[in-house]
Amino acid sequence: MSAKNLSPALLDRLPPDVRKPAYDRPALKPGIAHIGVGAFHRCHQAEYTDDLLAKDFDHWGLVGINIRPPLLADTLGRQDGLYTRLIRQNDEVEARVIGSILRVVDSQESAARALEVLASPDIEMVTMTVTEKGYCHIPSSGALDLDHPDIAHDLANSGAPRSVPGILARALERRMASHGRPVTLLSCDNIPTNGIILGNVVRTFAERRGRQLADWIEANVAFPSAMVDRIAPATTEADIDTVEQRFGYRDGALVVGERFRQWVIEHRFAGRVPRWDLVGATFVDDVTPFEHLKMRVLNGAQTTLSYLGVLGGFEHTFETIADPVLARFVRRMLTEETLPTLMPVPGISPAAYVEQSLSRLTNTAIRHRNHQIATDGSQKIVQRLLNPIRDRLAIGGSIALLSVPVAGWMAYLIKASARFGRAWRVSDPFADRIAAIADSIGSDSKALVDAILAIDAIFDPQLAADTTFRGHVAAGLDGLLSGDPMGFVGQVCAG
Ligand code: CS2
Repeated sequence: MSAKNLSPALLDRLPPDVRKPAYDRPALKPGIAHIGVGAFHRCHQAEYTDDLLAKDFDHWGLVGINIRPPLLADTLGRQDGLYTRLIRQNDEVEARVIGSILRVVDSQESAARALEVLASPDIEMVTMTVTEKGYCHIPSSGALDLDHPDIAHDLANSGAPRSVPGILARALERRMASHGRPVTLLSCDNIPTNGIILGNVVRTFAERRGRQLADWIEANVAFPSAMVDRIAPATTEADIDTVEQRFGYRDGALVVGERFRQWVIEHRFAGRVPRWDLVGATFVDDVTPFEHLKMRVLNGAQTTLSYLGVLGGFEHTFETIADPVLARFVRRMLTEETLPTLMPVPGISPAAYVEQSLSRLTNTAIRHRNHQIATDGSQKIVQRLLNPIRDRLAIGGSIALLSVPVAGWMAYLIKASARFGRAWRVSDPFADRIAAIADSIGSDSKALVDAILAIDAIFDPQLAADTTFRGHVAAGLDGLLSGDPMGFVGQVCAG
């Protein structure tokens, strides 16, 4: 007989080592909306909220909104919002059922359902993980991309928006026109100064709707920045089977993460706020040093390993970092080139953070695919690699190592082109553009780099014009497109 599915009725029958919601869940009322209920949200903000409900019960139930896949309303709905969060650390497995999500609304065909939730007076906090490209901003400048097709659509049809900025602006307009209650919009994506970028893209929309909305937002809406961290790759069938074998039930909404977690939030709110600081989050005046640390070190290492890993034939991060040459490369890059660009971070030693980050990436139970991390690199390399490179150049520091993963991102997209044999399928808003460049230029690395660095939505023109940078990236691309990319990395590392 197959195992039972997770449900409220099953909670009392779960094995004692599966932790359950420690609060009166039937009494829970909605107060937070979250846009983008993927694995990361279920492993991060929803868990912090579950902790908070157990410690200080209040109206902080979560309503999830998915405006892009995955569709979750049915899967989570069948389980009444309950799901399992598995912590996996090498051989250790720890299961916990999270109860903070009350329901998920799939709003992919039309924004109507999303707007209804976001405009509701019950909702006082809106968090979001919509991925880097969800903000529809230009990565190199942070401004709203007015040429983005969804933005052009939403500016012309503000009542039926598709984009995150368009949906939020419309929801705020409805709040203003109905109950007028203040709200905090909290970005939890890995983009630099995420609160400022979110504020920019929403205000740009609002200003086009009129002064009244723009003024109302100024007075009633806060856009704090935040740094979020926990490695939570896409769930696999094998993970679902592990829960069934070890704990005796099935869970279609399972998520898997590492033990480490961190959340640093800028202390700038509108209206009431969940006291996540009571359960491990940190409220600070300035998130910037934390955000640089995390995106340049942990995410920088992940991105580097993902491109070099795919080129070297490795599937997952933990296998890639087990390669001695790649491990040495990434440690040297972080220590010699990235670390000196960081600001002092209260309470954290950057050198120890580097070691801790590298050690997190060796966790063999976290099967984070290189291709998953490599996705949307054009939206990630600015904050993870190009900003530290810019800072290094400003002080005359070497960038020989940090330039290699930039070339790695290029090689990854170039090798996906027809002319290079479509080595793998890629997903990146700039994939077609780079494939077209590769198809027309062929294997002249210098010409390829010239053409790719001319994409000013990714590469700030001043950085793109820097001859040291151009030289290193061209040499890197030459080496990575050669028959022996790992030999090339070994040479750079030894140099
Ligand atoms: C990863 C992140 O896919 C990616 O871009 O680098 O999802 C990373 O695992 C998280 O930021 C960790 O907090």
